[in-house]
Amino acid sequence: MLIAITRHVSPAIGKCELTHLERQPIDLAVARAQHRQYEAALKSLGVDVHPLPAEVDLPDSVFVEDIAIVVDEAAIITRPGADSRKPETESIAKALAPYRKLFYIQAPGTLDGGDVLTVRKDIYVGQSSRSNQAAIEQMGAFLASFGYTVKGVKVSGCLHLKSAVTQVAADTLLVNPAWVGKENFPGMKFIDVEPSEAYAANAVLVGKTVLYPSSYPKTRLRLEEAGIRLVIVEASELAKAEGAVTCCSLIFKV
Ligand code: CIR
Repeated sequence: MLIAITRHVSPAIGKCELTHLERQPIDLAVARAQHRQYEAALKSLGVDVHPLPAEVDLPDSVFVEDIAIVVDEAAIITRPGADSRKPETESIAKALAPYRKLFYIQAPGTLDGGDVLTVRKDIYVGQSSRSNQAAIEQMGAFLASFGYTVKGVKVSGCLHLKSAVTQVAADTLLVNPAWVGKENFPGMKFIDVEPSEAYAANAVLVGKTVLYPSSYPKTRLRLEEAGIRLVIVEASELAKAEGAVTCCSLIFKV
């Protein structure tokens, strides 16, 4: 069975971190409605959703993906690259402790889960403004005994590695080649985003189905033409906080 840990949208979301986007007003009611729809979509795929209460003082705390990396054998609690996000770790560690042995990224390491793409036993980590070499080395040391290899990957132009590339089928990655090089992922097939839809590479693979935002119709068509089964969600309001669909859950097997 799959569990998803989520967290309700903070009333402080308007004060979120922004790196590549201009600040725009975020409608809390719309963001919450879209987030509920996202949770419902996960439930429709058989995922057991465990929502945590909103964190009033932590604007970005809905983006739980950044706070942990969960593999079958263990979980790593990150040390987020943005200082405003470091206090998000305590409650996520508590939520994961019943399910996994926990490892912790230590200073000077910084890591956001949005930079971590796991494909079977290969773990790719974006070398971004949020995640550094020290964290990549710590991850490698934690996970080597479970048979994982951890590799740093250069990204540019976007916040996280998973802004640029995510997995959409066992052997296929959805990629924006302007932000990450395909040569980093040997042995994989690729579907490119439509160049006019730069943010379209972020999708959540659940079993054989992909949860995908409604905002990228041209890339959506490419996915459908490749025979990928999609469940479409509205994610436009949290996109103003530079968050995408992977960011809003930590999904793992139990
Ligand atoms: C941040 O800058 O940290 C948030 N405003 C957005 C985080 C999005 N998370 C993700 O892509 N995994």
